[in-house]
Amino acid sequence: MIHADDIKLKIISRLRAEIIEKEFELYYQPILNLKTRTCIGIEALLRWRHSELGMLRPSKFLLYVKEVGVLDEITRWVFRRALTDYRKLALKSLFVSVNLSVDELNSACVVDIILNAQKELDFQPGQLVVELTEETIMKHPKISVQKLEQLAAAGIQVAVDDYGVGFSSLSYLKRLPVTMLKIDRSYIKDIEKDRADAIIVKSTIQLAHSLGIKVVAEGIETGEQFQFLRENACDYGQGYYFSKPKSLENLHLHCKDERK
Ligand code: G
Ligand code: MN
Repeated sequence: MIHADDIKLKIISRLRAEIIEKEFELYYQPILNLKTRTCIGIEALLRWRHSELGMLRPSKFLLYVKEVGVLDEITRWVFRRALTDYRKLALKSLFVSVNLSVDELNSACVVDIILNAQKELDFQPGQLVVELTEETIMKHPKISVQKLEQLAAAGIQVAVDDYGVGFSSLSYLKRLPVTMLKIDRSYIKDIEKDRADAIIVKSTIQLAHSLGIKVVAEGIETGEQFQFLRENACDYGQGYYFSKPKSLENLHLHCKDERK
């Protein structure tokens, strides 16, 4: 077994621009309109195919990125790659959704990086979504609001990610230019069995809709969960039931049930 310190060293020593260019990848998971069951967007998920450690998820390495000094480098790489890939798909009606970590949002150049990528790649406004957790937004609420307003003014949509695991106060949402709320998969997991989860999800959908915000259910894994959400007016959904995250080459946007 490799020691935790060894893993950290193997991660930190390879966090350099040329390695990012070579070993970082984006996977994509389709987001569907639950009513029509058609794909309406894709979420870009960062993966690192590390030459020694294998495939790494962001939670394994993002915590070191700031101290190594490649934070902005990674944000730039992710947005440029996501927008370039999106162009290759040539599906103008879809949106592409990109995650921003707390450190990324709090970097002084984050807005410039995103707007520059959008400009350089000649990207149409309205088709780019930026996802942030409540925790990320609430670390420095005032600055977050300013930055999100700058993005929204450029036609970029803002989505609240993993909704429900943080402080879950919808009151701040009305002060933010949020267009989408993504309900965390921990609420979806037992939605047909757990009465409390069902009530929370249903009332979140109603409240979001009354604020003019669309709702995305994360982590849909069964047909029963899909039906429940559809019947309760949840707008969109994503999860293994429709499709696992895939590389651009393997992405199938017709999104059929993979278990069949
Ligand atoms: O925090 P965020 O919601 O962006 O995290 C997305 C992560 O959730 C991805 O790493 C993806 O692989 C994972 N994921 C996507 N769909 C499902 C699902 O249906 N079930 C589970 N357990 N994980 C999922
Ligand atoms: Mn996300």
